[in-house]
Amino acid sequence: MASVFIGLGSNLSDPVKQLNTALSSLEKLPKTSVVQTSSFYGSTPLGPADQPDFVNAVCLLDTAFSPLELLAELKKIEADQGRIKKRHWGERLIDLDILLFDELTLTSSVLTIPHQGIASRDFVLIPLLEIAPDLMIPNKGSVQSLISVLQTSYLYPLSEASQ
Ligand code: ROI
Repeated sequence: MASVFIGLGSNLSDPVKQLNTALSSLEKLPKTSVVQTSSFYGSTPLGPADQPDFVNAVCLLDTAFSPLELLAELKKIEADQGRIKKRHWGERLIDLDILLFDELTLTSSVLTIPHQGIASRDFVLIPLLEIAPDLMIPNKGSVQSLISVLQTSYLYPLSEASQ
């Protein structure tokens, strides 16, 4: 079994509901269990500012799928849920990203692990810190050290969201 961190994000059609729907789909995956889920966080958009705020979270899976098998399962969940991607770095109904897959590093045209944006996005690092405070990211260092040098802040407590 591999330990895999997944990033969840949504900024359309009741994002909290979208994250909960995606989490229950992840729980139903074969050969996979959801071990832990972070709190849900509000975040201002990285990318065009004229889109709704996001809700972000991360979860930890144990899975017997390979990285590419898991990627296919995530794309299926996104499609079943009705993935809307209107524009580059634009609004999404549900986005499921493989952030880390054990200590694996992988670069291909379809999948990069660790996820490319992981080191600079507080909406990924803060939820990761919550569920895995001692986590090391291959070739990038500890989650804590990455957070300490972040340049930009997107996150806020979800209760402050204007929904
Ligand atoms: N911005 C935030 N705050 N959260 C996301 O999950 C997110 N996902 C994306 C883009 C559009 C780049 N911006 C985001 O894919």
